[in-house]
Amino acid sequence: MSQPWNLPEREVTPEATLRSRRAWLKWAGLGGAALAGGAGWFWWRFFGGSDAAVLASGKTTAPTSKFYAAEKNSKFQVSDRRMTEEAEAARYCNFYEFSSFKNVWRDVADFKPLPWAVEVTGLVAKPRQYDIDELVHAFTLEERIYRHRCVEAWAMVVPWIGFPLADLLRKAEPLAGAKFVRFVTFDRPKEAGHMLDRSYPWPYNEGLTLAEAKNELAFIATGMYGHPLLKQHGAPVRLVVPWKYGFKSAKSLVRIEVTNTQPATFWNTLAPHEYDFEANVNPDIPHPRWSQRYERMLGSQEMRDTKIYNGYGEWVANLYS
Ligand SMILES: Nc1nc2c(c(=O)[nH]1)N[C@H]1C(S)=C(S)[C@@H](COP(=O)(O)O)O[C@H]1N2
Ligand SMILES: [Mo]
Repeated sequence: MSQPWNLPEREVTPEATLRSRRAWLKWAGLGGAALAGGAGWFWWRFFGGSDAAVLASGKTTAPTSKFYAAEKNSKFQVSDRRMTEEAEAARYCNFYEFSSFKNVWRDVADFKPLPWAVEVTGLVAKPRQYDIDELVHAFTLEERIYRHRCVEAWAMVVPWIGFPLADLLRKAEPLAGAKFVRFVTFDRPKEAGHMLDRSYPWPYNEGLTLAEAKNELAFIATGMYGHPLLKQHGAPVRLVVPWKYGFKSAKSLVRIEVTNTQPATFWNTLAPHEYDFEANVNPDIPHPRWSQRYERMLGSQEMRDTKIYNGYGEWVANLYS
């Protein structure tokens, strides 16, 4: 793709030769000031924002907030690294519907995650549509602390609140022949401006095998850090698959569909040689653009070794033997 900064040589005017030395110095001074101003603006736009502003931007007024003192499931803790600070997680997100930059929190003002419904459909005996309030009433919410590893080599440790995807599938009763689960997210370009770029295969969608979806670790999150999900983290309901690269954990779900064929997925459709369907965290298989050996912790910027299955081999290694 031709980039604006790749100017052909013939279009670059030799500015200095057009001006006297004195005029050149004056312009250079102004240019320097403009550059410094521009750099300041750039820093503010992409890295600025107080913690309070970052956390306030994505807040929703879920009527179910009272549920979010959910009980901790002590089975799912992380002892080898510190929990990521909430504001550090909330200021550095991937959510392409809103932005291709990390400061998604600046672009979520128009997003309306309430009211919201999630449809459970496809090869199931009991298809059902859940209003988000019904959803949090229908399942027992719990808190789980999970590692998260993005394919871009950044990582975090966060306390999710939600329930096992297996519980939802059990209620839906997958039929004989069911092999995969497809996750589809919302399609509202008026609320999520980056969706106006129709060169992406919207809506964002992902998939798991049915066996993966039934694994105890696969989680449907409706909250994080003791309250409903912030918009930038996928309010009001998202998937969390901690042994796979982050792109599998689709945000702001509207449909969960049981299928008999492997569903197409968003990133795999865009760049199949970079993002495969399975996408298990594996330090031995480098991505074409990122070594997967190490990961950078959000906030502290500490570098850590990446672990096979993101450290969850005990739960999932048997799925792949
Ligand atoms: N709908 C949707 N879900 C998505 C994405 C996205 O762009 N859109 N990005 C994914 C990627 S690449 C990652 S790493 C995680 C990031 O989750 P977080 O921003 O809440 O930390 O969300 C995933 N889920
Ligand atoms: Mo990611």
